[in-house]
Amino acid sequence: MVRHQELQLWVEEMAAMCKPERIVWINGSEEEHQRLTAEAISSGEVIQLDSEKWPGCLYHRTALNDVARTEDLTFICTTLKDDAGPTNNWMSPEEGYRRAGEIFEGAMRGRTMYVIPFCMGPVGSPFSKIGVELTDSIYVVLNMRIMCNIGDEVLEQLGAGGEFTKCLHSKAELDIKKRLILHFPEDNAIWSVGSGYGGNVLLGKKCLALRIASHVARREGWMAEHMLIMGVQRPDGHIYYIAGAFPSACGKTNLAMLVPPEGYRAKGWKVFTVGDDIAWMRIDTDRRLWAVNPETGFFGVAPGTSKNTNPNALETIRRNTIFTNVVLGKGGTVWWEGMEEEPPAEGRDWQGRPWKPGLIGEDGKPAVGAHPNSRFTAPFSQCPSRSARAGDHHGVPISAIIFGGRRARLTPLVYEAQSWGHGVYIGATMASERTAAQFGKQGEVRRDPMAMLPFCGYNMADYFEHWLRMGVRMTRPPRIFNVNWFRTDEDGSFLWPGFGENIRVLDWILARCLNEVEAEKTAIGWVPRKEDLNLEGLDMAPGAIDELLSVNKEEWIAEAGLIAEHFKQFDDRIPHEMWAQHEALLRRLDLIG
Ligand code: OXD
Ligand code: MN
Repeated sequence: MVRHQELQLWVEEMAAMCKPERIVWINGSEEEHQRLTAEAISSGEVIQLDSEKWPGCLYHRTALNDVARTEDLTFICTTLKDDAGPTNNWMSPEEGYRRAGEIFEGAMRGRTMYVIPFCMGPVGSPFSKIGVELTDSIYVVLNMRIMCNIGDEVLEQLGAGGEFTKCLHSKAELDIKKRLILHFPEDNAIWSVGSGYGGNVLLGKKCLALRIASHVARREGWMAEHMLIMGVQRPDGHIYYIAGAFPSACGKTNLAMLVPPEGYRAKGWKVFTVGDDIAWMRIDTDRRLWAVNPETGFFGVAPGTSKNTNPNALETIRRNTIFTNVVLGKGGTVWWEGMEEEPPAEGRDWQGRPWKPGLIGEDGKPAVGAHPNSRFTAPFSQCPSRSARAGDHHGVPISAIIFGGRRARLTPLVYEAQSWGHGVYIGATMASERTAAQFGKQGEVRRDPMAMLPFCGYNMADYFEHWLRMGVRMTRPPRIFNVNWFRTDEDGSFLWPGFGENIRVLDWILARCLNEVEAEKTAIGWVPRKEDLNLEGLDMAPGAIDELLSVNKEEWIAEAGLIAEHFKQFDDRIPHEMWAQHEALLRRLDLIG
């Protein structure tokens, strides 16, 4: 019996519905980890990798129809539809509980129900949030152990009457027609059924730390954001912290773990990783914004991760990592496209089919071995660039916020907002081309405000209002910037080298924060003067930098029309300030007087 009566009763009630054969409370010990790993290996749920090449690593495949977050099956269940807003799928709480309840009914028959007490943020910190996830997936338990603090220490912290998010998950039949990811912010509850994919089932992450937390944060006056957090050390030894919002699979992990190029390193520049996906930010007693990463692991996209693109990630995932949907080499190795390491001579692809290098698929093209959204789950503690302050319960003070997306045209390499309100407008109108992290048509441009479109647990118009209010409460709000690493030339080749070279843009951003450089005033904000960007040692095509920094008026006029459409979906609920910022842009584009 646990001390917390409400928790005990809820577990009993959920068990009565799901009918598991047994209930196992997760204590978080190493002995338990070993036992569960052995069990998962013997049941075939995971495969143990070569213990010399990949010590402590496991391999897992999801069902074929279950490889990314399913946003069309993700709902915010609030009493009033308007509270979920036009960008979320909505269901009433009654309907949500009824429809999911029918799928949960008896779904755990013959299975174990694991009870995972978990804590997002350091255990014991008043800023952390506790959840309890009930799941019939041992894969979920093994992943949660990496992604957050779990077990007895969390139960201890919860005590006899502490508040917790009730998280219920069952794989059920892994049938897409019986899959629902439901959030009940009014009840502090999450029900996820019919999936085994990380983003849908590691309920502490997207579901709690973003959708539920964003709702709570608005009420409590803080922010839960889809942001990386990084520290950038300048040659004088000072470290400045930056938070960055980018849509899924746009390189947040790479930026958070950036390794500066040799020239920068020699001068003393260094990057420290605080987080790669989620930032919880609050105003501290100094009236500045401070950020915490509530996670203890990385759930990163594998394809494209290599010693050139992200050496720190490659180092992080060499041991104690769970790989999902990558290529499994014969003898227990892993590989993915863009790994830039010798592929296995033979193995199996993410679907379990025989695969070898050079294999040609039915479409006549090289057969892809790893799913484009295949993942690694790895402990934060193994990251060579981890910040020593990552576990501090107050977090780190944020000097700059960066928004960014994947835009082949339009958006310059970097520009700065004129004010906090203008920055909120830039975030609220962000757009990006769709990537493999979401189910749907790839490459299509979609508007993704603050990269929170799939993660904001309430009406986005209210979310913009909340951002504006936060700005007013700070004496020194972070400066806001927008970056675009993905601009291409006529032939579709990237104009900017990206990856480690992005430090050059961060260099300019910090120089702006410290009022060290002037900038060019344009219709969309402050753009760098060419001479203020350090391009030393870069081999760029002639004219590329001018193209990267150019603001094309015609294209922005077209964009302004699309922004107006985007805002109209929020009706009167959108803060007046957003329209005022829009009008100011139109004025600067000479569209109105
Ligand atoms: C993620 C995502 O997994 O955003 O971080 O999809
Ligand atoms: Mn993410």
